[in-house]
Amino acid sequence: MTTSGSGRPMLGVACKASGYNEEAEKTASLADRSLPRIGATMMLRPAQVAAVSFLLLAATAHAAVCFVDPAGADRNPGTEDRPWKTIQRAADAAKPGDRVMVRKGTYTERVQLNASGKPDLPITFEAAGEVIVKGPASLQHWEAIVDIRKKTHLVIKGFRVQDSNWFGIGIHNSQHILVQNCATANTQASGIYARDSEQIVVEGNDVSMACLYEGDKGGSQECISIASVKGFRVVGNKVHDTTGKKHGGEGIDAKESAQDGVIESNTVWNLPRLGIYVDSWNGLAKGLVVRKNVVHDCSCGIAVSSEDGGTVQDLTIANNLIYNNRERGIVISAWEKNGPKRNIVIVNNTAVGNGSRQANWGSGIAIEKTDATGVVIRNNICSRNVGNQILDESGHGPAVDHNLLDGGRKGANDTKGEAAVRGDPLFVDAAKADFHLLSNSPAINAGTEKLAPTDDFDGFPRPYGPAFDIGAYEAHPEGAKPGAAKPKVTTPAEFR
Ligand SMILES: [Ca+2]
Repeated sequence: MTTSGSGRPMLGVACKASGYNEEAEKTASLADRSLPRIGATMMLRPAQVAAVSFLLLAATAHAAVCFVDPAGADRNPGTEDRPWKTIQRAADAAKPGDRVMVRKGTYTERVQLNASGKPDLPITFEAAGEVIVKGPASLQHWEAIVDIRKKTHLVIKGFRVQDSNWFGIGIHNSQHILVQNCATANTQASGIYARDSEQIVVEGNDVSMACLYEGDKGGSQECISIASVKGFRVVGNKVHDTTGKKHGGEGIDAKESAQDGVIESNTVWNLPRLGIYVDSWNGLAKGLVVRKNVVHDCSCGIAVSSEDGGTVQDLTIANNLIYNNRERGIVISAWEKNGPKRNIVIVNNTAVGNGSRQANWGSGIAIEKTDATGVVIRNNICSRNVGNQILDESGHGPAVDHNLLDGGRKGANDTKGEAAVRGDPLFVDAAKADFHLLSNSPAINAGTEKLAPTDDFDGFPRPYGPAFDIGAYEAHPEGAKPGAAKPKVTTPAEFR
């Protein structure tokens, strides 16, 4: 044991404290440019962001950069020239503010992150090149290959995590964790799983072949599971191609007492079960937003439930593209114990071709026989869904207005509501899933501003022209389109 200049004990020689300030400056300027959006409660005022930037710059002076390489040795000091061999070795040594660079290669190990960062000093584990982390055969159910328990302020970036006996990346009882640009595959349960935690960001990951477990006990969860997490963003992930179906296999699930969270700009496809699922189970799921997602070729696109008698409250489903799912596009369900649903706003979505032609059953948007009050179905395009375009079986009189209804075999039974538009919405190219509106679409300027989102699927500001359009896109001439929206990237400073 030696002691570094800063007085903290080190195992062996301290790994190199260099190359971090430049990165910190980039991070700081990013934080200056873009306000954080970790749910409404996480918005920082500009003054706070400036403070974060200053602290990042000031605090990184002592941060170390450590290296892991398959050709290294764990008796090494973890420097660039003498790297460690296992990621676990780095996880055991890491201190707040450290950056662990894991070099290209395949690592077979369970990594338990045993240290926390601090508000201005997250610990970052980053893949430098293609890094595959495989689960050891000894991994048990409910364990994860990358396992985070009772920790704070960690960043996991760029790893491919695969072949797990249970979870890929698991987060329990933790706060301020960012999982970014990772991939998971071949996991018996969730690819990414977070439970009983706060301020969790899951961003830009690719999750496939999850929930493969078909045993009789435990269930296999969902591709991305957010369970009783307060304050979360699940953004820009690709979730797809999973075969599990016996106990789970949904795409993205905000469940139990999931609160104050956003599920945004994800693409979910080719799943045996639901694409995006909000299920309060026996808890209180509230303050949730599901927007700008694409869901296709799942069972239902977006579903809302209280399967064990809990309550779903204050949920907005806006600007989503939902097509070619086998049952319903969007459903407020009566499943299992069928608990109450309160204040659910379904606005400016485009639902096309959902339902089973074989079974002659399905719908664009449906409310089943459930205690759902304060429901709004507005400004949605429901086109060519098998069965109904919009169906209300609740008997609680939802506000249904300004929707476009097109076709369907049970059109006479549709819940039409007020100010409905009938007819072909005239998409640019529905066969290629381009649901932008042609300039002569009857959806243009036929919507209402009440509870409508302030921009569209593309981020184009609403309204354009005299009124809001119906559906996920606001039509506008080519020249009116602003520059391509910059992808939102979460910086460590945003979840401090
Ligand atoms: Ca318009």
